[in-house]
Amino acid sequence: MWMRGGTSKGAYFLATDLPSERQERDRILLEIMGSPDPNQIDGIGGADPLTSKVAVIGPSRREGVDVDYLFLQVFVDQAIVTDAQGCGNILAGVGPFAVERGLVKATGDLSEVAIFMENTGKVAIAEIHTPGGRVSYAGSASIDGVPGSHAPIALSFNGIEGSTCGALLPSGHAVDVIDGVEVTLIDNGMPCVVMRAADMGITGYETREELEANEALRARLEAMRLQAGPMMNLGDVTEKSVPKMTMVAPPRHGGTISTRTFIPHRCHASIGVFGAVSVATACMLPDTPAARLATVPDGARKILQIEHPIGATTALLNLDEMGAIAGAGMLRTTRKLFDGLAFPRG
Ligand code: NQM
Repeated sequence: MWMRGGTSKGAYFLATDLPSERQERDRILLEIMGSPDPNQIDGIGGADPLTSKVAVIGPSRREGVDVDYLFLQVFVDQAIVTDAQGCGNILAGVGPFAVERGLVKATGDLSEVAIFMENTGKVAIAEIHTPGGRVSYAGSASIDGVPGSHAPIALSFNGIEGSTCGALLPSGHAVDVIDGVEVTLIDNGMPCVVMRAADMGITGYETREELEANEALRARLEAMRLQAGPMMNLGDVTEKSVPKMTMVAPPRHGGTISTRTFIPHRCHASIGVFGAVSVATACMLPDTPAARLATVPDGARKILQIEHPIGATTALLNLDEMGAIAGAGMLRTTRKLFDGLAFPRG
């Protein structure tokens, strides 16, 4: 099934429809997407990392969990399929897909689907609209980056800190210095390197196109990313899509912070779901580059507007009595685009 999940698009497969052998599976996925080729002309991928994504879904044997979800990023211009990151946007389509394929039964007008995210070993709860026992994609929720309005998908997460790097702050510090630039190396669901845009010689309000045309900036970001990888327990990240590189600036539209994120070689059109949660979390850590620029609302239930090139993404953070982050949430929408057979070259 080809679905839009949040601000991404991808191919959703039943795990049983793909080979269990990894090399064979990856070969088929590269062929279906049309990679490696900057245009993905011989495949169904959208020639952008945000539209070259795969979800592999099956029933779960885990206690209290409905389905297992493996996310795979299919590189556009390299023959790489990686499970080194999860994707919270593609996650938005997993619950509806599970109901559509009969893996999960709708329980009323609203159904909760517990999803084990294989990439990080964490569980997400998705609340989806299922009037009359069928998924409804129509509704009045809208998210920046997607025209029109759709049924809301509420996603909530607990204990996602350090899900890829082993700790919220894998280097043990809230601030490190790489190539003379202060950075926060953080993982609250997505490994991210957060730094001030001004320290990188940009305002932080440029368009995606302007930033992608800035060869010097891209080279500098990549050199920093390769150093950040081992510091974040990710090892050699040359062929990995993490960590993400987020440059922050003061908010300009009444939000919490303004962001521009490389994921890692293209600039994100907006920002990822777990990327937004991780950057929001960095804004809460005193004296970090992000916190010094952020406007954080009061209260134990924080609604943080993470501004990005085409609007803002709202991350919810719940704090416990000690001020530590106890849970996170996000509102997304999804839509079924088509359902059928995809053909590898064979
Ligand atoms: O951070 C892009 C996206 C993502 C990932 C990326 C995502 C997340 O926007 O959870 O959603 O950062 O590669 O789909």
